[in-house]
Amino acid sequence: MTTTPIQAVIFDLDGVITDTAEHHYLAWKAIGDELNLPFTREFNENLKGVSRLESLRLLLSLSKEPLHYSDEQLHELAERKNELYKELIATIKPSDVLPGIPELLADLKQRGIKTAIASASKNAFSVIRNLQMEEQFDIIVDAAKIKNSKPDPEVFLAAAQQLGVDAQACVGIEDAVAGVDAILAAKMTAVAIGQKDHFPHAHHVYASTAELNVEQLLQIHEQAKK
Ligand code: B16
Ligand code: MG
Repeated sequence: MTTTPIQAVIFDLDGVITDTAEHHYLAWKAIGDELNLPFTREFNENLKGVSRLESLRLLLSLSKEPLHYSDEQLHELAERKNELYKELIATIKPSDVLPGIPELLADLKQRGIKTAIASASKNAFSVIRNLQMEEQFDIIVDAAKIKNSKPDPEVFLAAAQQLGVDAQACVGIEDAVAGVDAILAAKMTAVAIGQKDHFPHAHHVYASTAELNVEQLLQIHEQAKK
């Protein structure tokens, strides 16, 4: 039997490398409370992997009355959420990396498999810096240069291109439905972190990053390419 080697593993950041999904939630919750919107953790699932302005649109869609904000007001609200978010992520430290990630990265490096970060977040570099993980990824895609946000495959395809690998030889790891859809649209193997029933289309779902391991990723990739 021939094996299909993995050339690169491309990671989402928020919710996969560290739990910034919680920081995003808290910042949006503050804006939602201010506007008297019934924003819940459950609804917040829809915002994962989604760009800042699109997240704001989703939040405002919770209003019972039609809201009429100018583009300037929308940008001001998004900017305010971002300031709150930046305050929260300033406290991130190396021990905030999610379980299993350091071991996975070390094993990938040893096997010569490349790694990248494909995040929708314009704060990705700050988060990686606070985690002191700048040296641990071959590349970090600059979200500011990406035109189409997840579920569009652009950020994952940009990662593969910058690494110089074939998209079909990549595994993407995500905690968001929009992110899994982006990985699949890039024709990569899609691994999700979270609840199984949230990700019916992923090639594999792990409940936690602690379960990630290279041997199994190789098998999942092999199966996906059949
Ligand atoms: P920012 P990921 C995404 O990051 C988050 O999941 C999402 O909640 C956030 O709105 C988006 O980044 C934009 O982030 O406002 O910091 O530019 O999951 O793709 O790593
Ligand atoms: Mg995420």
